Amino acid sequence: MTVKETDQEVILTHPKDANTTVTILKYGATVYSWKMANKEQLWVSTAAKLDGSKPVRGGIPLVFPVFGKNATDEHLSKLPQHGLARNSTWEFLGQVKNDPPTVQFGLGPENANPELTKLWPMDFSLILTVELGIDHLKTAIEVQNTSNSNELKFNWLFHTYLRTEDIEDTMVTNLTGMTAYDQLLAETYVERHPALTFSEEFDRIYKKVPENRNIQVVRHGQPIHTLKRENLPDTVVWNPWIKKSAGMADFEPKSGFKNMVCVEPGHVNDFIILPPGEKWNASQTLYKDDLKFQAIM
Ligand code: TA6
Repeated sequence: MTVKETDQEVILTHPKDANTTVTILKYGATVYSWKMANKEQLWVSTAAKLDGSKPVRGGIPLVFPVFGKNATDEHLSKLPQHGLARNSTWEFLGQVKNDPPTVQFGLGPENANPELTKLWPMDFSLILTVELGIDHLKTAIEVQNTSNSNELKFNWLFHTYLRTEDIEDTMVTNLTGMTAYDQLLAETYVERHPALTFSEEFDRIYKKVPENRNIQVVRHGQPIHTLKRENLPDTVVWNPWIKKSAGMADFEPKSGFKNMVCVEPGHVNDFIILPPGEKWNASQTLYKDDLKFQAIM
């Protein structure tokens, strides 16, 4: 059985390997487990809420229509941090492909969190597609502006928590030469390090990263994750480290920051402005690759 649906979630199993699975919580359409040959690839807090009481701490939360907390837009500024997609229950639309098993979820004003659509009363339709390959996981989003008259202004980001055995042995590569905004220092600079390493809280937005840059998470010289992006020019890299982890009630174990790094592809440096009736598509694909060092300054 390649697709199993329960009240709360959908589980895909690859037809060629019963130990390759992905589990999606209908709340937030949040991928919260992805196993390749029985090895978990994502990090999820042991205190993550999976009951719909708050966004999942880990996996691949979906950020829409706003990244972070907006202070200026009339409606977006009323939404909580990272918007309403990750704290709404999406509709399971069914399986669209057998091999690789592929399913879709939908969200619109008719089923999004009503407390939040009241604050952001826009016409929109989201379709998330999740494809479980034998050697990859692809998540794709289609945003449609279903208004006949108004533009739709939004950010999109896959807030992906990737697992690592030890953050202090881990680096993120192929962002050299990119313009970065450090959210902690509120400073913009050009990244000159050949690789990102982690020894304190890290929270940076890498802007306009060319699509041919496949970002890699590397440990002991071996890439443990490779990220391919389509139509997602920005990438956020985040690790909360000790103090920030201690301040998040749903972040457990408190040492969990040692076993995760968020590499988050999105369009967050500015807003997408979608004309009435138009569609916008983007995707991330996570897979395994050889070490491919793209240090072009
Ligand atoms: O993606 C990085 C970030 O914006 C950080 O600043 C941090 O706030 C993180 O997201 C987690 O946000 P959350 O709302 O899930 O606690």
